[in-house]
Amino acid sequence: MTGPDIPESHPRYESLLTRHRIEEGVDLGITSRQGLIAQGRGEAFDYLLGEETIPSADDAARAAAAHLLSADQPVLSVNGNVAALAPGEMVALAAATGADIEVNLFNRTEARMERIADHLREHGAEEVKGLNADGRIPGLDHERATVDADGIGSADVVLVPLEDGDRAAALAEMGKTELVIDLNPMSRSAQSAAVPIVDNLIRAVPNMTAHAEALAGEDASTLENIIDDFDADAALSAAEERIRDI
Ligand code: PTJ
Repeated sequence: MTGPDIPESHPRYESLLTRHRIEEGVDLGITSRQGLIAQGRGEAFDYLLGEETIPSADDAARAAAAHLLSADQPVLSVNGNVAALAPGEMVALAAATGADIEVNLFNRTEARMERIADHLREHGAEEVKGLNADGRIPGLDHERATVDADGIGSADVVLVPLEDGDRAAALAEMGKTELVIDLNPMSRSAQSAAVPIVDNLIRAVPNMTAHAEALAGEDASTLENIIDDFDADAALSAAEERIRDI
């Protein structure tokens, strides 16, 4: 997808392109209207972070890649915003890490589930989970709790980009290692993550893929060291400091 009338020389090219993708996602029935509001919140934080991947977010992306490569059953969760913003990039990350892709929606409707699964297949996904709906996340009300038993239900490591705080906390409660991409370092999702990646999804996902490709040949102990060396609280503090200093 490209922005039709946005010249690349425009100083806010990336930001406008991202808006266009979200708008198009709503038009295609992929993204919820609430997704527009979520995008606006994200943009505000991205502006305060300087619209770039800060060093602590790059470290987090590397640690997250190490987690995915070390996992027994890694799953990448995709919602309506993620599907609109980075469908091909999520497929590439899944391929680089051996992870499954599962559609998991806050505002779940069967029509949107199907459209997102189709959209991901159009971008190269071979298998898309989430449609079986035979598992549940304990402690959440009906629709948001629905997952596939052989997907997020039994995963050991889950990437949850742009997640709502309740569900992020509930997944962490289930003992899963949670990797979160969220531009707001103060959100409950970022705060409850084993690895909070405080960066824009459109930069963070390709960055994780590049790290995964670079780490692919490493042995288990090297990956373990990268995971152990990562400090989630320090990463959140670094992002908050950047926001205050800008
Ligand atoms: O498609 P659904 O039904 O699953 O709904 C998805 C949304 C995103 C609408 C739902 O999960 C939601 O309401 O999320 P929240 O509670 O608004 O949280 C979204 C978080 O993602 C906020 O903290 C935003 O700052 C952050 N965010 C928004 N856009 C981006 C982002 N983080 C990274 N990259 C972005 N592009």
